[in-house]
Amino acid sequence: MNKQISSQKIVVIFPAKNEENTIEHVITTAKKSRYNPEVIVVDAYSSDATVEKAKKAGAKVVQQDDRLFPAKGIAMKKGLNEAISINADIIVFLDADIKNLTPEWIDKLVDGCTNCDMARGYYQRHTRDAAVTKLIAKPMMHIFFPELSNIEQPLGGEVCARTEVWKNLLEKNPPDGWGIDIWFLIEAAMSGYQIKEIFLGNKEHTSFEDYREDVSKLAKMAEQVEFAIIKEATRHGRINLHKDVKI
Ligand SMILES: Nc1nc2c(ncn2[C@@H]2O[C@H](COP(=O)(O)OP(=O)(O)O)[C@@H](O)[C@H]2O)c(=O)[nH]1
Ligand SMILES: [Mg+2]
Repeated sequence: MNKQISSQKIVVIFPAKNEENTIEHVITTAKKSRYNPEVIVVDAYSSDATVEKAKKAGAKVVQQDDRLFPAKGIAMKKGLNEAISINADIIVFLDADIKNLTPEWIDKLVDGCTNCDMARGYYQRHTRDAAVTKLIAKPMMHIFFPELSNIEQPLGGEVCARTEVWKNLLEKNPPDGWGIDIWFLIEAAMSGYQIKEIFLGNKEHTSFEDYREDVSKLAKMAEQVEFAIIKEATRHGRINLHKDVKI
C-alpha cells in the first residue's frame, strides 16, 4: 500500500443502468482493494434488480438526478457531488458491467494518482470492441487535440483523480450524456493536469455483447462523443485545424 495515500479516503463510483448481472461482483471486488474504498452506485432508475443487489453488496445507492437518457454524464456528476459530500480524497470511476474486475484495478489506479493528476485505465480488448473509440474518438482527437492522440482509451470508464481535480473539472460544466468521458480527458489536459494511462489487462464487459452483432446500437454514443469533441475544439480555438486535414 502506498504510504502517501493509505490514510486518505478513497471512493469508488459505479454509474449503473440495469446491471443486475454484474453489480454485486463489481462492488464486492472493489471493496477488496487494499485502499478499503467506500462504494457509491449512481443508478439510472434501473428496471431490474440492480438497486437491491447493490445495497446488499454494501454500496450506497443514489439515483441520478433525472430520467433523461443517455445519462452517463448526469450520473458521473451526481456521483462526484455525493463523493465530495462525504469528503472523499480520491475518487475512482469504474464501469459496473465489467465481468473480470479485480481489486488490483482499483489499487493500480489509486497508486497512479501519486505521481500524476489523472490515472486512466487502458486494456486489451476484443478486436470488435470499442468501435466509437477506434472510428470516432481517436481519429477526431488526432485532428483537434493531437497532443492527446497517444491516449489509448480516451473513452475508458476507469478513471481516478484527486477530489480537488474533479472539483475543478466539475466547475467547467461537463456534458450530460456520453460525451462526458472525452470531455473530462480534454478539459483535464487543457487545464494542465498530468494524465497517465495504466494497463489493466484484459477488459470483458457485458455491454459489448449488446452491440457486437449490431454496431448501430452505438449511434447515440458516437454522435454525442463527436459533438463533445467539436464543442471542445471550438472552446479551445482548435476548430480550424480541420482545414489542415489532407484527404
Ligand atoms: N446512471 C447511469 N449509468 C449509465 C447510463 N448509461 C450507461 N451507464 C453505465 O455506465 C457504464 C458504461 O456503460 P456501458 O454501456 O458499459 O458503455 P460501453 O462500455 O462504452 O459500451 C456502465 O456501468 C453502465 O451501466 C445512464 O444513462 N445512467
Ligand atoms: Mg461496458
